[in-house]
Amino acid sequence: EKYYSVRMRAAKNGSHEQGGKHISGGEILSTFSDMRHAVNALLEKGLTHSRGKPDFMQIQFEAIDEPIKRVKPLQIESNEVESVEIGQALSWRLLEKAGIQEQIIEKAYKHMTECSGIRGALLIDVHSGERMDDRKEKGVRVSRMDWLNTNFEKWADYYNNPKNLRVKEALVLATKVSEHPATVAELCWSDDPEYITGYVASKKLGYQRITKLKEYGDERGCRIFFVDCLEDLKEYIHYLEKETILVQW
Ligand code: PML
Repeated sequence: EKYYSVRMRAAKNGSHEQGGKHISGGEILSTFSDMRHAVNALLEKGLTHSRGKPDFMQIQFEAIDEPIKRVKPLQIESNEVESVEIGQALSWRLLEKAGIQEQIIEKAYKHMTECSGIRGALLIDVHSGERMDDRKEKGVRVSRMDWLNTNFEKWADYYNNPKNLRVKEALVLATKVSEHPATVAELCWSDDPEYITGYVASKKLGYQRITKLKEYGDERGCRIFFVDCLEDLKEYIHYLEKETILVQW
């Protein structure tokens, strides 16, 4: 069956290009007959974001002509921590467990704080700790991925996992990213000041949620991909941005 990538982005004080503030974004993979539903769900999402009322929104769809790969979701685990310090320490331990050296993690954090306000992901070389992408403050935005709701809800019911959209979207992204053999691990927390849970993910570790990775009120988010053996950076970025993944339990 033919699928379409349906995408939304919303901003305040002008469009993203005009320097407006990003409010919300999203993507759904939809069949043609489900298009109204997909567009409405994205419209609703963009209209009701905690970051405020947008004055700019764009919704578009585009047919996907390439084959769609189906991937099983990463295993999910929640680590309850008492404080941000303990949460951060745990994230370091998990990254080390994934095979990343401490000094590389430290360098990655430096890159991240230098580019605060970045919306996409930073690609960090696990050998040098240097940033690999040349996307500056934009970063790399992973796209073309989804998980059909019926299948997602079955999975959530079965494991008694959280059913909210934020977790679903983050898990879909982490699953896609970890599926590429060059990805060693991912570290992420939200730029939403009201949301402090983040995660470390990798094929080996699964999706390890950590309940406190930053303080409330902090608008700085983070998304770092630690990458190994990159002969072809273009191919890797193409995979992240353009190849279509459907998560299926
Ligand atoms: C979760 O609770 O598992 C989601 C954590 C990451 C959220 C990232 C985001 O909001 O953009």
